[in-house]
This record gives sequence, C-alpha cells and structure tokens, in this order.
Amino acid sequence: SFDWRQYHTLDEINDWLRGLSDTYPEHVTIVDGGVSYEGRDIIGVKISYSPNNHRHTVFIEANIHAREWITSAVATFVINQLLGNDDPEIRHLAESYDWYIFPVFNPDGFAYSHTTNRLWRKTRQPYSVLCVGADPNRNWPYQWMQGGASNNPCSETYAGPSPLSEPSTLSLSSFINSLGFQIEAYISFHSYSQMLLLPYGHTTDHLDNYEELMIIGEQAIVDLEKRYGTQYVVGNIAETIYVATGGSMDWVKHEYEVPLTYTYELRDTGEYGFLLPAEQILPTALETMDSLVSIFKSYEILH
Ligand code: 0X9
Ligand code: ZN
Repeated sequence: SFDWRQYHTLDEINDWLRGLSDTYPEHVTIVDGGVSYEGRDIIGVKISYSPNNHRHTVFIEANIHAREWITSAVATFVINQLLGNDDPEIRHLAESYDWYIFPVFNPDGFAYSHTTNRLWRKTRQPYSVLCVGADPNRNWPYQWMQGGASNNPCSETYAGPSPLSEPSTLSLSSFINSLGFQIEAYISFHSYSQMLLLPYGHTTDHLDNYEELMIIGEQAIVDLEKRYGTQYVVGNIAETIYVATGGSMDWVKHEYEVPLTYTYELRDTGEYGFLLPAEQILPTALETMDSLVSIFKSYEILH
C-alpha cells in the first residue's frame, strides 16, 4: 500500500489519488488537469469539507521538474494529512479552504526519470533530432524569456518556442483559469536548496505585499526549523536563488493577484541534491507541513 518510506511511480501516485475519491467520496474529487504530450493524465485532487462552491482556494503543484521526486512525496503527504490527521490546526486548514493539489505537474518527464534518466528535468516534447523537452517552469506567459531562460532546445532551461508550447502547461493553465480569482494561495514545490521563495523571478524589485510575505515566510521557516533543525532562507527569487522567468507561480500571481505565493526549494542543500534518500521523505514532509500550518496561521492573524 501507499506510504512515505519510499518514492512512488506515476501510476502508483495516480492509483492512490483515485482510491482516495472512493474512500472519501464526500471530501475528495479527482480533478482533470488535461493530458501531457505523451498522452498521460495530469490529475489532482480537490479536497473540500464544504458544500459551497467558490470558496477560498489553495493550489499546490509539485514535480513540474521531473527529477525533484521529494516534491510529489511531500504533496501526497500533505493530501494525506488534510484527510487523516485529527490535529486541530490541520483540521482547521482542511476545513477552511478548498484545496487543489497536483502531485505531478510534468507526468512525462517524471515517468522518464523513473524509467530512463533519473536526472531528467524537462518535458518530453522533442524539439530537434538531439534535444527533447522544454523547461516547464520557463514556459508560462508572464515575462516569458526575460532572463534566466534559454532559447536553445538543448538547454536545461529551454523556455520552449512560445509560451505554453507544452501540452501540460497549456492545459494546466486553463485549469488554473477556471479557478481564477478564487485562488488565495499558490504553493509550488521544487527541490533542492532549502529556500522559501517569493515572486517575481525577473526582478529584484519588491512586490506590493513583499513585507507581508516576508514576515509570514520568516515565521514559517522558524516553525519548520523547530522539528529537526533544518535551516531555510526566505526571499525574492531573483535575489535569493537567481533570475528565472516564465515560472508558473509568477504567472498565477500576476494573472490573479494571488495574495499568498511561495515556491519551496525543499531539502537538501546539495549533499544528496535531487537524489534525496527515501529515509528523508518523512522528516521533510513533516517539517514542510509545519511550515504550511504556520503560513496560514500567520496569514489569518494578519487578515
Ligand atoms: O529554476 C527553477 O525553476 C527553480 N529552481 S530548480 O532548481 N528547482 O529548478 C527556481 C524557481 C524560480 N521560480 C519562479 N520564477 N517562479
Ligand atoms: Zn525545480
């Protein structure tokens, strides 16, 4: 059965998600994010404890980069906690928002990282005889190709020939459009570096609500550190990691003025890098969950 002691394949993750909607038919719905270039379903779950529609929505995406396996493991852990943990703070989170969680945003790349090349990052749409895939986190329409992205199809940060050139980003963008201004929080899980990043990736200029996101983020990394001593840094993408444009979070933030937006770079800081041992899944997931609880607690106090 499904667990967090090992990494799982796309089929195992998708079977588990589909099983949840059978186990919790009142609270879990499978949501259809479309089909990838190679024809795989991009599925997520909607978790809702309210019969009302158009509630404040939290959107979580993971594994837009194929090799970052810890990210889908953490996303599935978050789903499991929202459904099964009776801690009052977690019940509050589960019951106060509608959650849309997509553990694998790039299913073709993820499958390829399991079968053929563990360090694959991009999509699997071919662009030349030798070079396959675009970077799906350089492929979104806001500030596309304005820095930290490549027009060379052989590059790991190839932005694609045009915004939303990848079937996966195109169909996920229309799914996100269907939620639109309901989205109150957008969380993107990447690895690795132990950072909590705020928009935008094209500029070191600060957002309208930069101060608030920094205050909430600083408290979140303090709360994350409490469990195992794991240290994060928080800050604007361009200042903290590097200039990178065409990212999903940046587009959603800009398009829908989403108040709470963070990109996590999960464990570690390079000892294992993308090959984070399976023994670290559970501790990474637990500390990340602590930080999510913290983010919403701070946000609710400030609003
Ligand atoms: O380069 C990236 O896409 C991310 N780092 S990673 O090592 N996981 O590839 C940084 C994300 C920057 N995000 C946005 N511009 N939204
Ligand atoms: Zn990444």
